[in-house]
Amino acid sequence: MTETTSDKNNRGFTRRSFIAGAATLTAAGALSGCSATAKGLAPHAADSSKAGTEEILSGACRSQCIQGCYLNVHVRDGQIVRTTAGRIEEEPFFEHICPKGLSHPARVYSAGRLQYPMRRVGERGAGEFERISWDEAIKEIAEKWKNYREEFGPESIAFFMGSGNTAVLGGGTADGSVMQHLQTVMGACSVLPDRDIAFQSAMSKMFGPGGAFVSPKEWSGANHIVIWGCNPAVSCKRMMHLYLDAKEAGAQLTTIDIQYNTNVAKSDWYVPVYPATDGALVFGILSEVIAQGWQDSEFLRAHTEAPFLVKEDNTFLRMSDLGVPATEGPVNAMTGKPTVIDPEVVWDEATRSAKPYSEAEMPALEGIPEEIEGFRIRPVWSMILEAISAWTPERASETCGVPVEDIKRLARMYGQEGPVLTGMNQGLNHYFNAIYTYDSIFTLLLITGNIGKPSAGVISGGGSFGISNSKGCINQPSSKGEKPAGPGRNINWTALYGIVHDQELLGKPFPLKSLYCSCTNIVSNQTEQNETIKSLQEIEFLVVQEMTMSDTALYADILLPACHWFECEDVRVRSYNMPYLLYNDKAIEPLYESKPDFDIYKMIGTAMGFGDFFDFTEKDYISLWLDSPVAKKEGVTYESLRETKIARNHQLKDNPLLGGKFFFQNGRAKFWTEKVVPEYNLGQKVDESKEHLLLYWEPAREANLEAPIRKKYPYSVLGEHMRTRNHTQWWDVGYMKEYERQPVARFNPHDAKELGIGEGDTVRLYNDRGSVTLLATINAGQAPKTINCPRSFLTREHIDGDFATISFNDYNQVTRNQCYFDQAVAVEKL
Ligand SMILES: Nc1nc2c(c(=O)[nH]1)N[C@H]1C(S)=C(S)[C@@H](COP(=O)(O)OP(=O)(O)OC[C@H]3O[C@@H](n4cnc5c(=O)[nH]c(N)nc54)[C@H](O)[C@@H]3O)O[C@H]1N2
Ligand SMILES: Nc1nc2c(c(=O)[nH]1)N[C@H]1C(S)=C(S)[C@@H](COP(=O)(O)OP(=O)(O)OC[C@H]3O[C@@H](n4cnc5c(=O)[nH]c(N)nc54)[C@H](O)[C@@H]3O)O[C@H]1N2
Ligand SMILES: [Mo]
Repeated sequence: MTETTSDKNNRGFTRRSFIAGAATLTAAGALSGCSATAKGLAPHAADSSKAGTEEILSGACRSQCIQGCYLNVHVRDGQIVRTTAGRIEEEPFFEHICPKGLSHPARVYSAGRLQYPMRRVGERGAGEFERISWDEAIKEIAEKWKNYREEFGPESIAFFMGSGNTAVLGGGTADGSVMQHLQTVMGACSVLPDRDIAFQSAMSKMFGPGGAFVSPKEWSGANHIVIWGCNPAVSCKRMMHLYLDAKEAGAQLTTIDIQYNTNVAKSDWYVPVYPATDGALVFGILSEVIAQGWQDSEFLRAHTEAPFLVKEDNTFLRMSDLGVPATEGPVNAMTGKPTVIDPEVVWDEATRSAKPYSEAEMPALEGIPEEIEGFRIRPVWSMILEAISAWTPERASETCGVPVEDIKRLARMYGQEGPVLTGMNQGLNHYFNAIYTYDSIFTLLLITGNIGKPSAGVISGGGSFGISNSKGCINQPSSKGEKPAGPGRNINWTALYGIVHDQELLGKPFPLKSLYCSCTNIVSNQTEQNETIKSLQEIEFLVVQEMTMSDTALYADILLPACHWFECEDVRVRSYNMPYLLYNDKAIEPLYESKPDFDIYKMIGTAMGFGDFFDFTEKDYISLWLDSPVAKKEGVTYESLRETKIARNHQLKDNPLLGGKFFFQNGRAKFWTEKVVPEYNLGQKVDESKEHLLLYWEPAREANLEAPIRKKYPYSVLGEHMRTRNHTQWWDVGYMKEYERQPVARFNPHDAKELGIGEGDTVRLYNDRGSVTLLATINAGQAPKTINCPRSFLTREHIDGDFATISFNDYNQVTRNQCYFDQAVAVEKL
């Protein structure tokens, strides 16, 4: 059966989504550059011989939802008509598609798409633009940037590389992307998003630099699986069935969360905890573990630094202290310098003498002399015991709200009923005390030996492709052999406004003039929106490269329309829990005047006078990116990837820490930091007493029920991630709103009663930083004094204000981590 173009326009793409999209836009006023018409949607280069037949191309779903599904993109007569899950024969459990993946056709043909380059004509943020040509847009950017570079140097321009597209050619995220290459060639600064940091920091401090996650293949062997402060039912949908499979295979499923949600409903046991008090809960569990003697002493002696001895200057007692000179070891691949071999000393119980850890028969945890050869020492293990001794299950219970018997039950579970797998993600990360929470949970895993053994350890999904360290073209010389400038300084998010406003940092001039954002919507996604907006209002020149009219796009001086993922070739390289590289075919021609990001980065680089650094095709760049030991071992090349579409990294281990071998030179997990090195320097004072022993706890700043600020602002607010969006992406897919229609604030029934609020009432949440007006909904699963606002709506979708205005911008003293859930508000019924 053949069909005409007009038939297809009526039916091929969803007319309903246009209507829904148009309704949204009407409410917000018309947005320039994204008209809700089908203009420009006529099939491109329709091949009459293929009329009516469906072609299936390969698609990589690649917003940063940490899943990254492999999709089939079905194309008929030059239009994308549907998407389905792609086949992964080797491991079918990685096959998946969620409502977001299924709704791509509506994204491709959405009314919110940017259609052509634009120049701002109204106030910043007003969204008033005029249409310009690509030539004009690129010329204006190059002229402005050349002038800034001449007058103020290359660091007068900063890039924000977002997580909107986790692919190598078009992506922002710095995994050797073309955008990162452009930044490096220009010597421009990079603004760090500073999010999801504490989890990774704690892992690398304690386990060493390497991926430590346990693959789903091992899950069925666990006796217990704990979902601790993460939300797989919503945020890790592809993994949820794996949790349930493991449960069916006999694992007990426990959820520790501040609210009753889907994960809880599927669990055998729910442990509700007060916000950001999980660290205190761990102290309570550990105090019971120690009281019962359930610590895994054998594991602690053999696989951790618990038996090490700390001198008065906070460094370890080493053999050189005892007169055995250090020697040179093999060259460190990372630093290029020889390693120094100067083993740490332990007390050997077998010989009752000080020995290098590697030679001791039985490294002692207790009964160690207070002084060894004139050095006063404190064993790490005794300091851990001392920290725990300040707590009892009773004290922990008062702090975290978990009944004493449940704390004891958790102690038995970790201490006696292993192997335990602990599932974590970013829920605990979003508080001011996040780093201490993760440190203490990892300490629990180490003390009870629930890591580095079969079916024990941390799960956060599976592995990743594992070559994201590939540098691609980064630092490659140009075709003429010139060296790139190298990257400019990193700017911590929290420092950005100060730099823009004062034009200095730590008392030294920092003339930052221009910001270039691609693949990110910083207005909605970074903390303290009103400060973000001030930065965007005060910066001299803002360039935004986008697919849709996001909140950030509204502030751009020059707005560059990027095409949808399926309109250009790319490779998904950032993978988290998907150990496959995914090749993305170009399924259709770019719509309107949109261009692939790859082309835009190249156009800008060339206009800036760096054409010789951009003398490559897509194939060249992907090939260079694949020039890594892992890809070579797997035999993956550009050609093979185009053929197979997906490629697994078989070098990844299912349980990377198996055998208790951690990613440090001595192979042992750490509890003690000899030298405290903050991750950022904004002149902050550091209280080192909190940081040496990685077992410390303090409450969150505002989410703490006892915080003085709670007298003025009695409720804390979290914003869980939404089912139907990935961050702010998919905002323009009208029919997703059938599920999550508009911003809501979820209240506990008691709180609602106290506030006189009923279902559907309009409420305003506010604090000193901002305010948001939305609809109230009442849910018995919601924790008292904690409001939940599923987040990701654009400003124009709120009744008034914006959810993102109420958070604060400060970081913990050593960790550069944004705190999205650590915010208190007062509530007003309107
Ligand atoms: N659909 C969808 N999926 C996504 C995303 C999305 O926007 N939409 N975003 C992706 C990204 S980049 C990320 S980082 C991940 C985030 O993935 P998750 O960390 O799994 O997601 P969150 O929605 O932040 O869920 C946090 C969970 O922690 C709980 N929680 C909050 N505070 C506490 C606390 O103090 N203690 C305990 N024990 N629990 C607490 C919340 O109630 C919630 O259940 O999701 C990814 N996947
Ligand atoms: N309140 C609160 N804020 C949060 C969080 C929270 O839990 N609560 N979570 C935080 C976390 S964990 C994360 S990871 C961040 C995510 O923050 P962002 O990385 O800013 O996330 P997105 O909303 O996905 O924004 C991506 C933008 O890129 C655009 N885009 C998509 N594909 C392309 C492309 O191919 N090319 C170009 N040029 N643009 C493209 C999209 O249209 C979208 O506007 O948000 C953080 N913000
Ligand atoms: Mo994230």
